[in-house]
Order: sequence, then structure tokens, then C-alpha cells
Amino acid sequence: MATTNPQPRFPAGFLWGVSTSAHQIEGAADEREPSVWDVFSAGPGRVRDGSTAAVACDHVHRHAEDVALLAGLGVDAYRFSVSWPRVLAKGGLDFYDRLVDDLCAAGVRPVPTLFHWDLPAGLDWLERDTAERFAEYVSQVAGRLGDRVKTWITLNEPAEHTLLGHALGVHAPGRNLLFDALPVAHHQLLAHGLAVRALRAAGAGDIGIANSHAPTWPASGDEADVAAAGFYDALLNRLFADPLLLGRYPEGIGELMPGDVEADLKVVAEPLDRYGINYYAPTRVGAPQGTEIDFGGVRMPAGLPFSVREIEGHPVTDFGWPVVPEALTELLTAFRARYGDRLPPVVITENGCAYEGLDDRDRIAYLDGHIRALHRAVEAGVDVRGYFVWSLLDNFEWAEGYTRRFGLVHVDFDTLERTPKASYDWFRQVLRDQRR
Ligand code: GBH
Repeated sequence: MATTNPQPRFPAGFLWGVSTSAHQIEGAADEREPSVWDVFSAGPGRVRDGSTAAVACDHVHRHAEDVALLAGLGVDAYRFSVSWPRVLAKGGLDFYDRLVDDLCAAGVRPVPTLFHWDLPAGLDWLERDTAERFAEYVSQVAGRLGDRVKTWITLNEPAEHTLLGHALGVHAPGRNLLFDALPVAHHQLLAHGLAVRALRAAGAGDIGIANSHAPTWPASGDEADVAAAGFYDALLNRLFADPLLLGRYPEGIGELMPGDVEADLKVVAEPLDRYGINYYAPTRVGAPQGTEIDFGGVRMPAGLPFSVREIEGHPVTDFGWPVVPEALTELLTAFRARYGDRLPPVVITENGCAYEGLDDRDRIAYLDGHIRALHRAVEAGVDVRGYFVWSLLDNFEWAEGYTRRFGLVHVDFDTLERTPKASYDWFRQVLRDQRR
């Protein structure tokens, strides 16, 4: 069986890790300020199982156990996120201070993401001022943790936060603005650039962002399908990568942004040390079909200048997302070709899949295939420096509540008991083989 062979060896110093995010695991909601996700998930019909993340994995009270799981796994690094609403609460930074100490004591490098969708409830990404407020908060966090934290990630997936949260309304804050959501993208990118400056001012040397990217496949060779796929690619991939790496918006999109963005783009394009990519699946896109369409479980309104189509001929996860490891190689080599030397060393900041069960062979096969596909990108000359599995723990999967399990570790959401899955043991062995 292919999955029992040792993985091909990655370059020395390659960073192996796992990822989580604050809102999805922390719980202890009464020990922080409210976020847009607390408000959103309290509304009826927003989250599939009617749940909220008020308790989630109760990680705030069980972080010692979770750090022990990380140490047992043998990862080099742990990517978690800092909750801005928790930092706003009195003593909120104390939790991250302890977590970072525990990680360092366990020999695990802390890799905090400074924003993973849980905006403080009073703030709004439609307002430009939110970018400035973000930079202030980032300075505060860096001032407290910067003596021990050397690796920082500014934002998680501003594309998904814009699309799902502000254009389609299926995530917090639940707005249905379609193309009028574009300022949300610009303000997050500006917030990123200001945060990079704030982190540099605090002495940080290893800074990146985690963007979601997916190769976009035209539904056919027809001109209309190719054009629609190109537009989708501009909106979901290049809208975020181009300003960061090339200092400009894709053609036709800059014009839709608020005001004169030229000066802002200089801030957005502050040089980065790492470019983080969250990869799950490719997307197949064709000309509009005039009906509602399904996008990974999300209903998209008709009237958009494209339609997302099903990818056939591949296994799918419990989420319905196709399993296509070779698309990760394709994504990375295409990135290298497009951005050339402007592309900093890449880190896969998330990769994983939803499956039920403790004997999760499907997850092992998914991860195995993707790590091999990543290695092929390295062989093809892409400078890749790390790989993080999403996720350490089963957690609050946003609009899906607790109905989709991404963890290497199972969580019983009644007792909060943690149980390592087969994939946890498998990934531990992968890490051992890499170090032999
Ligand atoms: C990430 O977003 C988030 O950062 C993380 O918080 C979350 O828990 C995790 O992924 C799992 O969802 O229908 O086949 O075209 C992932 C964003 C958007 C990636 C939808 C896959 C659709 C795949 N995803 N996309 S498909």
C-alpha cells in the first residue's frame, strides 16, 4: 500500500506542523469580547446544527493537554490564531503568553495568525479605519509575545472572508453584497500591509500571510467557459496574490475598489518572508448557467458572471470536495511561473479534509497524496519550506458547526475528550521518517 512507504524526503529545515484557529477551538467565549461570529451564529438557520463556538474544544482551559498532543505528534511548529476579541478583554493576552511559553517548553515553534475571521463585533471591514485598528492590535500582540514568537502570519484567507462573509452571506457577518463586498478585500489587504510594518517595527523577521488558492479549471475549451474561469481566477486567486506580490490589482478589478488605491498598494506590497497557501481542492468553472449553483456546500446566486461546476472522476471528502493531489503540484508550479522571483518561499499553511471516524484511512490517503504532490513541486523547483495539516483537532467548522471533522485528533463534543485518530499515528511516523 502506497501510504505505508516512507514519504520522499524534504529539504533540511523543512517545517512540519498542524494548524488551528481561535474561534474554532478556544471556547471560553465569556472570557473575551464578542466577535462577529458570536453574533452571526446566534441567529436562526445560520449554522447547520444550530451550534455556536461558545465552548468548542474548550482549548483555553485545556491547552496543556493540547500542547502535549502536539509534542506527542512531534511537529516542529504549531499554527494557531490570536483572537482579537480576547486581546480586547482584560487579561486576554495572558492566555497567549502562557500558550507560547508552553509551546516553547515543548520544543514546538509558535506560529500565530493574527486574524482568522473572528472580528470584534463592533468593527466592520467595510470601514477603512478597521485596517488601522488592526495594526494597533498587532503592535500590542507583538509587544507582548515578540520576545518568543519569531514567525508571524497576518491574515487567514481574506478571499474566503470576503466571499463567504460579505458577498454571499453564509459566514459572519452575513452580508450579501456580491461585488459591493470588494472594499472588504481591499481593507483586509491594507490591514495586512500595515500589520507587516507594525511587526517589522517590533523587530519581527519572519512574516507571511495565509491565502486560500485553488487552480481554476475551465469547464470546457469553449471561449465562454475559459473567460468565466479566468474571471473567477482573477477574483479568488489573483485579487489577493497580485497586489501582495506584484503591487497591483488584476485588470478590471482595481477600478471597483474604493477611492484611489495606488498609495495603499505600496503598503499592501510590503516584502514578505513567506507566502502561505491554504490548499484543499481545485475549482471547475464555466459560463453562467442562470440557476443557483452549489459551491462546496454553499449556494451561489445566479446572475454571477460564472458558475462553479462539479469535478467528476475523483473521490470526494465528507464535504463533497474532490480529492485531487496533483492539483497542488499544478498550483505551485503555476504560482512560480506567474510570480517568478517575486514569490517568497512558500509554506502550505493548511491542507486537510473532512472525514468521520477514528480509523480514518481516507484522511491518511488524502494527506499522503498531497505530501507527495508537494514534493513533486519541490522537485520542479518551487521553494517550499513547510507544510501544516488542517487540523490538530476536530472543531467548529463555521457554517457547518460540528458536523465536519478535520482533526488528526477526535474530539467528543459532549465530554470534550480527545482521542488521537489513525492519521495522528501516521503523521507522527511521517515526521520520524523525515528526520531519520
Ligand atoms: C479553511 O477554509 C479555513 O481557513 C479553516 O478555518 C477551515 O476550517 C478549513 O478551511 C476547512 O473548511 O467546492 O470543491 O470547489 C477553506 C476554504 C473554501 C476551501 C471552499 C475549499 C471549496 C472547494 N475553502 N473551497 S470545492
